[in-house]
Amino acid sequence: MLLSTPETATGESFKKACRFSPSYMVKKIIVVGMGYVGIPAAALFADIEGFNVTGIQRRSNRSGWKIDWLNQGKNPIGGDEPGLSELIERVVKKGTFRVTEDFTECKNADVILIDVQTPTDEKGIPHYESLKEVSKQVGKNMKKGTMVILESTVAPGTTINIVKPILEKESGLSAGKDFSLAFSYERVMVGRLIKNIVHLPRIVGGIDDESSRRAVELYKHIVKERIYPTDILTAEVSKVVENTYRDVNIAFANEVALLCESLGVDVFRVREFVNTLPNDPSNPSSNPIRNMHFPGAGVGGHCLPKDPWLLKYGVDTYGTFKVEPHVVIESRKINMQMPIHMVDLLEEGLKEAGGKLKDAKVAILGVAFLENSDDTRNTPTKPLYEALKKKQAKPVLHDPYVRDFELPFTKDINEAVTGADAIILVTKHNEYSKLDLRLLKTKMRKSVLIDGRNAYNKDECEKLGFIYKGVGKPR
Ligand code: SAJ
Repeated sequence: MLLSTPETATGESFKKACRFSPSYMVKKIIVVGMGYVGIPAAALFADIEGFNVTGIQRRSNRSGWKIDWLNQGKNPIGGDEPGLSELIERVVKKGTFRVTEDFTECKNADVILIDVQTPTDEKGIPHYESLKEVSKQVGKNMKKGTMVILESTVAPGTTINIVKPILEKESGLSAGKDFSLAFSYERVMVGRLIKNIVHLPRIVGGIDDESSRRAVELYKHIVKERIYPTDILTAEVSKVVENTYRDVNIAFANEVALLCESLGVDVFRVREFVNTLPNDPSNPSSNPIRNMHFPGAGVGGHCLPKDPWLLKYGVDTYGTFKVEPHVVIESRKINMQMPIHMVDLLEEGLKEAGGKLKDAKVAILGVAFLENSDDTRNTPTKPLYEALKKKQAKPVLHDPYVRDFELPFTKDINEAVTGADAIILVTKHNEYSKLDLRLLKTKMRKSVLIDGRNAYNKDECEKLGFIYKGVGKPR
């Protein structure tokens, strides 16, 4: 009998069913993977009285520096991240949080959270190299009675078919009997990492009641919203469906944007009107019926471009019969096409300005995939840059937040726009909305402005003499 409602987690029958230590016995927590998910989770648990947290991070060329940075109480995550820097400084000073690359730290851990990256390749196939390696190291070192929780997003079926067998083989223990195992997904977003962990409901899927109970008890310490226990597979499916739902909604908005461009109306006005539809007339304040998303220059991040493929992979690999997720896959294709649509808008704008793409200097504003963040994972800026290069244009990338990126970029806006034939806005960083367009125009060679995020007012730009093209704007 699996838990259905959170309340039962403290019921008498439950206490009797407890084979392992109740949560208040938890002392030592390990968090594997010091990234956008692992760091805020580790710091929040380290701030709980009596908890001691050790982060484990590979000393890789790309991320190894985070170990020393964090142990100095410094926040390695750039961009605007409310509350995170203070929290990290406090728990490191308190001595309840430190980071190492040594997996033997798992030997006396009560709880181990796994927060490693689970990327997919260009065919949508997941690559679990680091997940498998970490499961091996955790299995090798964990003790009987440990609670292992996978927080990384995976294809449905992965926890039971990949992680569990590795943990059991390496530890000689069996899940549910000698150790607890659960999958509980994160809902973090850059710019509100702490807020989304603390103030969003949490779904916890246990391999058995005991595992769900222990995981619910644990998260209660940092999650201030309802915690829903369920089984592992249902939780895995919920995560990828949750993000796929958003991706499909964005694809709908992007398709409507193209329709509006052709019809000559402003999609953002249409969106506003559509979203005014009152919810359920008898109770207008209840859950909204219409929430048309924002069309734009593309969909980036570690989640939305990947999770639909994880969903498909899970069904293709562990499903009992074949199902072709047409809506899901077509939506992915529409969203992946938006950076190319930006090139079409640019080509049209340059033609109107008496220019052409070949040898045109194009200032691309925004490398991060999300506004006011430094996160460049799967950013739509990359396919846009490559498409422009292919057409022999001269794109110059600019971003105020990003630290490092696989393509050359500048933090100097003048370097990017001086002598440019066109500006393309991809990421709606606040500083771009505050730009003095009149001044900017004086530095450019031609005055073409392509707006991928409805950041500027078409009429005002045209009054300033720009040739303005925007996603979802009349052409
Ligand atoms: N985007 C649009 N139109 C929109 C919303 C977003 O084009 O209306 C674009 C953004 O510009 C960005 C991409 O989509 O390029 C992703 O944006 P996001 O706001 O979804 O940000 P993520 O990917 O960091 O966060 C998502 C969230 N998932 C959902 O809201 C269902 C977050 O809750 C998850 O925790 C996160 O994925 C994750 O880690 O899975």
